[in-house]
Amino acid sequence: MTFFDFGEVIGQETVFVIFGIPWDYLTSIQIANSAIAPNKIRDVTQNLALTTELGVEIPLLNVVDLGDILIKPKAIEQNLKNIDNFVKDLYQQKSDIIPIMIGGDHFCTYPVLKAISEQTKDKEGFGVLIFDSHLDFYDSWDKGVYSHATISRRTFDLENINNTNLMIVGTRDIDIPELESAKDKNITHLNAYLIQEYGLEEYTNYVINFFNKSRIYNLYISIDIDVLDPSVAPATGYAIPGGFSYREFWYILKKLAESFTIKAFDLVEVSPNLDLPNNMTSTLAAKLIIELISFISSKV
Ligand SMILES: [Mn+2]
Repeated sequence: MTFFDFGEVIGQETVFVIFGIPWDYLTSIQIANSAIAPNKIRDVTQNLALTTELGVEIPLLNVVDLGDILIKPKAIEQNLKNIDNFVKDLYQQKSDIIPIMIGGDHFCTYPVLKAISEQTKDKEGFGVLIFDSHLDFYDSWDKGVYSHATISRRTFDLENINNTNLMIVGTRDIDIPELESAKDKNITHLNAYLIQEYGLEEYTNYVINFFNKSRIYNLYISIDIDVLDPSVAPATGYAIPGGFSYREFWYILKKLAESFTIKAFDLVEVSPNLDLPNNMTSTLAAKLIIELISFISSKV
């Protein structure tokens, strides 16, 4: 079973390469089982129709799904190495592919983003946009420096990432120590409630302008599903009220794809065991992935 029955081998025409990281050992909430999300999200695509909202025929998109990376939950260093090798091998196979990772908890973003930022030739023009209800800016949490609650901080610590090319959007559940630390580092984060004050278009432009000001045109986008409101995405470990609607988020992604070259993206923190019997969160995740692919695809 693959995502929308796409093929499993990178070919001449391939643009988008989906893979799963079935790893949730570094979450700090035990009821969440995001490790099974990659397969669940593939599974629900079997029940979805084959056009996007804008009428693009999904089977015509140049996507492959390589399945999941082999993960041993507690073998952290080994997993990081395997993920790094996996991502770098993708570029060996075809240098202009757009990797798409399905997690897993949010820490899965780290090794993928690190590998991609190292592969990026134009380091000056590269930025990272994290959608999350949380800041995830703890230096250390739970099992240590590697945690789903430290992902923004570990991202900031990457060689080519700084406060001019990293932005966190949709925040609304921030703890005092991480807020102080983010302020100290001058990290830009855009709280979720401002979407009502600014309006959707101005809110979206705020994000676009942040990267434009820094002359960033290549983006890595990380989507923690908890950036959406729990009323539309209930199946996640920390369900925080006040998030984006599906339509708002769809619009934001559409505008971003129009404004930037999206080099890669990920979607993490879906916990299928916390979903409704109709799998609404996994379905929303699948929709977001295919819609964003089609937005990017209309440019490449
Ligand atoms: Mn997160």
